[in-house]
Amino acid sequence: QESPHLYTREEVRAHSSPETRIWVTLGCEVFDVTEFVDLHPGGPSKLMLAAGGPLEPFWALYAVHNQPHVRELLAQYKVGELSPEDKEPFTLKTSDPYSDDPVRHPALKVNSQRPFNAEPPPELLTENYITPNPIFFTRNHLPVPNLDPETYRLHVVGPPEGQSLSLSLNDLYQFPKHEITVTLQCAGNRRSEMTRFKEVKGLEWNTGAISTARWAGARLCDVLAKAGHQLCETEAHVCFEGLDSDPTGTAYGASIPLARAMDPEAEVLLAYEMNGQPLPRDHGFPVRVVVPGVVGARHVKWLGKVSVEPEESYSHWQRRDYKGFSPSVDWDTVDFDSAPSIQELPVQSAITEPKDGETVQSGEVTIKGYAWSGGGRAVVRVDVSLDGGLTWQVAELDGEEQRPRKAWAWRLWQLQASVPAGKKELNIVCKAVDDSYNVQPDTVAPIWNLRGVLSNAWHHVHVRVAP
Ligand code: HEM
Ligand code: MTE
Ligand code: MO
Repeated sequence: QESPHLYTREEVRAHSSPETRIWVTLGCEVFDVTEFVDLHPGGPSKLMLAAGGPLEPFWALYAVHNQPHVRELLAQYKVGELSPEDKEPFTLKTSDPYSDDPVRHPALKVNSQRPFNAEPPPELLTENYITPNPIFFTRNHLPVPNLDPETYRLHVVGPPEGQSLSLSLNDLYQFPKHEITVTLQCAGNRRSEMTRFKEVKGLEWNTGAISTARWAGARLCDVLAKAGHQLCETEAHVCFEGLDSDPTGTAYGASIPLARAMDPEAEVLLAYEMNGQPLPRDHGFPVRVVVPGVVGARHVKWLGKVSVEPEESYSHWQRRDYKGFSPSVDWDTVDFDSAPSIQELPVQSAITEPKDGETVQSGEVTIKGYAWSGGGRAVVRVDVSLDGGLTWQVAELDGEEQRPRKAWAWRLWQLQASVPAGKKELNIVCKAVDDSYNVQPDTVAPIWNLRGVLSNAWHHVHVRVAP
């Protein structure tokens, strides 16, 4: 047994750039992570914040690292240990950045506490067409900012010939108030099914990273017009910045094409109300973007700044995440610049009742779920099978009838089916069809991707039948 190489904290500190190689410490162990920097799912710039020093203060911010597979990954890069005089474990003396996060509803299934990520359990998710605010799924990348509505200002950058605006909440209330029902879905919804097929990097969402609310606010096109923006010929993007920021001061950010932002029919909102209430803190108080039909990541919360740019947002979440790749692409070969950012989402559906592993009564079974498609495409049909997809029945669509090309909200659906006599088990499947006749793929394999996004294969639930 060889004794490990011993290094002082000072020697570790000298390894903080690609030229000198990049070292970090965790506990008393020293790692050379140079080769991993560009592969880091949270982005190279974040990892570089810890270069030459301890990971603890940063990992305290991102509990996603408290998993065995992250520890195993790091272990591969071990080069030695801290020398005895430096072995004193690093303790974080600064205050907890999450101590000011709001109190959450106990029904939520928490995927990560810091930052807070949680989904309602399936049996509550489709209990109401409009998801009650306290159980609306939450996807945060950072601590929740605590903003004062009195001093809050939204900065809207105007064009050279226009004017920049600094809007108070009261200023926003002066624009015509627009209210619409919109379903918001995270690109990572149902990721856990992809993971089960083959490992991916990301939060383990089940079927609940989707919810529906009545949103009210000013239309983005009205606010942009006030600043003097027009829909010009050139390709342009509207960039949004949140007021939640990481230790470098980098804010959450994303963008959408200007054409969508300026289209009154696209109904993009700067929302200040959710189900008749001021936005809850977790959902962006006091103002968030709502982009109907588009992936959740673009619905920027705690909105601080809006600007029109020739290029997409340079944010990590626009350029280095929320993109889809071929199943053949892995973390060694991925080129994020080669794929477009996800905007409109594909057709989706899932079963919320019964639950996987449940025992149902013989005779009749009630099957419930949701179905939704991106880009304003309406769900026209949901097919349900009790035998793994051999035979199908058409479910009844409930919930609000959707407007053509503006089907921003989901349909709930249900089917009363008789359980074939003698069946001991059922493999219940659902799949939805939208008004472009887009369908869901039957299996995960052909749509598997390293980040586990766009997981919309047929949803299966296996149940036993009571004798
Ligand atoms: C995600 C490893 C340093 C911020 C991840 C994941 C791994 C990883 C494996 C994906 C985990 C999963 O989703 O299952 C590492 C290693 C590091 C390191 C080995 C050091 C050598 C850092 C630092 C920061 C950071 C210093 C912040 C300052 C993040 C963030 C994510 C992440 C924000 C989540 C991305 C997302 O899912 O949205 N990291 N990390 N990491 N990491 Fe790190
Ligand atoms: N906006 C900010 N400022 N910070 C964030 O972390 N997360 C995004 C988006 N907007 C995020 C954000 C993602 S990935 C999703 S899916 C939605 O917010 C989730 O919105 P919700 O938490 O209200 O459900
Ligand atoms: Mo998301």
